[in-house]
Amino acid sequence: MKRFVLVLLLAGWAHAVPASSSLIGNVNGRTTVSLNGAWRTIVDPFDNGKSSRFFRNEKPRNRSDRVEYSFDASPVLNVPGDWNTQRESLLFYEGPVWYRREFTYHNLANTRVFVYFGAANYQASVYLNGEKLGEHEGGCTPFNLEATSLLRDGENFLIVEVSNVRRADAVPALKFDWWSYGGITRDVMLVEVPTTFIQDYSVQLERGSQHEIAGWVQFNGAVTTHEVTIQIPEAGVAFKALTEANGYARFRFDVNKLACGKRSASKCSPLLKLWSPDNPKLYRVIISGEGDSVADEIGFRSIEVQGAKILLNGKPIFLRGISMHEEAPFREGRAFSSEDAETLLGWVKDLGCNFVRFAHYPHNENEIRLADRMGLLVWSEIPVYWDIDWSNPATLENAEAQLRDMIARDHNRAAVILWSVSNETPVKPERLTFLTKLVQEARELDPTRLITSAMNHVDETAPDVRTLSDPLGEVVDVVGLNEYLGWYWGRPEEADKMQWKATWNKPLIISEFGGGAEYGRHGDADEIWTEEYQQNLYQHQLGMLERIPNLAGMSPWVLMDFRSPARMLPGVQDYHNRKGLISNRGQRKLAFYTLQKFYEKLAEEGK
Ligand code: GCB
Repeated sequence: MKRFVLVLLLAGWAHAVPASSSLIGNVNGRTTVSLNGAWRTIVDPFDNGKSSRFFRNEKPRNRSDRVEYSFDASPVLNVPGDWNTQRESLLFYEGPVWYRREFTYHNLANTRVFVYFGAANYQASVYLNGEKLGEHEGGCTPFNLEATSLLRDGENFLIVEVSNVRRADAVPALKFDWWSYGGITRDVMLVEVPTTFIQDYSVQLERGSQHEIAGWVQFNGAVTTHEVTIQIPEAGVAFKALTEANGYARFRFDVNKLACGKRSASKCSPLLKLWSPDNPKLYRVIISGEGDSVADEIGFRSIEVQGAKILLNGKPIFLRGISMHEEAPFREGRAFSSEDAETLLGWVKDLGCNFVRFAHYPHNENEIRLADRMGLLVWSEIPVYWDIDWSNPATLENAEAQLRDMIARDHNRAAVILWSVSNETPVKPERLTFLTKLVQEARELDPTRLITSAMNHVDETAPDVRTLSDPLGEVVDVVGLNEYLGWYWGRPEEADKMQWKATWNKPLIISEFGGGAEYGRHGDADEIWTEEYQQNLYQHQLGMLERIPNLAGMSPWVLMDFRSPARMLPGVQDYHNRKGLISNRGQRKLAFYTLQKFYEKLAEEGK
C-alpha cells in the first residue's frame, strides 16, 4: 500500500539557479484563450508601419480623413504559420509584416493575463489596443508579455510587427542553410493566472541520483503563506517547501525515503519507475501554493557521462539518432502542429531511432512533448550557427536569452538530454570565449543535463587519420562532430580506411554526415544526386563509424529534405537541401532502409 508522506522542509539546499527567463513555465497547464486563426496582415517592405503608426489600427473618421493603411481591407494569414508558404508573393520575402487580431475579452477578478507567443520569426514588436506591450528577438523561442492593465472588458485588438530581416549581429546571422520562414509561426494565446502565480518550476532527479528529486519553484507576485507543495500522487509523495521572500523555493527529497518512512531505504523496492526509451513513464506532478496550482507530466531519468560513455539511468546507452529540421511534412513550410510532430517523429521511430537531434534552433513544444511520450531522447540547440558577430556584447546577450528561453520552456522534459550551444562555428579566440560563456550559463541554469556542440574542425594528423582538434571540445560534456566524408570531401570508399581520433576521453556523437539525393533519381553508386550514391555513402560511413572507439551516438543529416535558399541547382535542388532520407513529399529513399537496417542490428546487439 502506498504511503502518503508530508515533510516540511526547514533548510534550503543549494541546487539549480532558477532560469531567469520571464517565461511562464508550462502554459498548456494553464487556462488559456487561443488567438490562433486568421489575422489581417499588411506587408510593409519599406518599413513605413512604425512612422505611420499601424499599431493604432486607425480608420478614417470622415470622408476627407487620410489614413493610408487599412487592416480591415487587408488580406489574412493564418496563425500559426509562416507567411512564405501561405502567399506565393511572399516565398522569398524578407522584411516586416504587420499582423492584427481583434478579440472579445471579459475581464476576470484577481486574474493577471499574459499574451504568449510560441514563436515569431525573427523579431516581434507587440501592441495591445494601440499601446506597446514589448518586443522580442529570436525566431524560435517563446515569450510572454503581461497584458493585464491594457486589456479592455469587451473589444480588443492586438497588433504585432514581425520581421524576418537577417542581420550581421543577429543569431543566426546572415547565412544559414535553411529557410528563414517569417511570421507568427507558433500558437498565440492569452494565459490567465492568479495575482500571485507559479511562474516556473524545476522538478527533476538530482544529477547522478535515481531517487532524489531536487528543484525549485519561482512565484511571481507577493508571497504570503510562504509554502509550496510538490505532489506526485502516483508515487504517494507530497512534499512541502518554504518560499523565500523573493518568491523562490528550493527543495530536495528522496522518493524512496519518503515512501519507506523510517525503514532503511535498502529494504524498500525503488519507487520511481524511471523514464527511458523502452518505458517512457510520465508522472503527474502537481505544484501548488499561494492559491495557485499547476499540473504537469514529468518523467524521471538520470543522464550522465562516464569516460567516453553516456549513461541513461546508470547504464550505457548508444544514441541511434537522426537530425531533423522543423520542416512540415508533405506541405513544406514551418512545422507547428501536433499532427506534424506525429508524422515526423513517427518516421524517426520507423527508422529505429531512440534519439533525435532537433537542428538548429529550439523546435516547437509539440515535438518535445511528443518525444517525451514516445521515449525519444532529444538534442536541443540554439541557432548559434556558422559565423556570427562573436565580439559584439549584444549578440552574446541575444544568444544567452535564446539559451535561457530554450531551457526555461523544456527543463522539465525527460526527453531532452543534451543542450547544444552551437553548430559548425569557426575556431577563433573570440568565438571560444563566447561559447564558453554559453556552456557555463547552460550548466548553471540546468545542472541535470549534458552540454554539447556540433563541431567540424579536424586536423589530418596522419594519412587516413583525422583528429578533432577544436578547443571547444575541452569545454563541453559531449563532443559533437559533423563530418562529410564522401560528400564535401573524399569518396565514400575512403571511409573504409579512415580513422577518427578525439583528443578527449569524452563521448563522441557524429552529429552529421550525409549526402544529397533526389528521390526517384537512379543510377550508379558513383553518380551524384542519385539514391544509389547516397545509399553507398551511408554504407561506407556506417562501417567507419563502427570502428570509432568512443562513439556514443550518431544523428546523420537529415530526416527529410528541407527548403534552403542556399541550394539552387535547378532540376535537382530547386531551393531544397536534398540530404533527406525522406523526400519533402514523404517518399523514403534507399538510404533510409540502409540506416534502418543498421539501427535494427544495433538494437539487436543491445545498443
Ligand atoms: C552542415 C550544417 C547543416 C547543413 C549541412 C549540409 O554541416 O550543419 O546545417 O544543412 O551541413 O547539408 O551541408
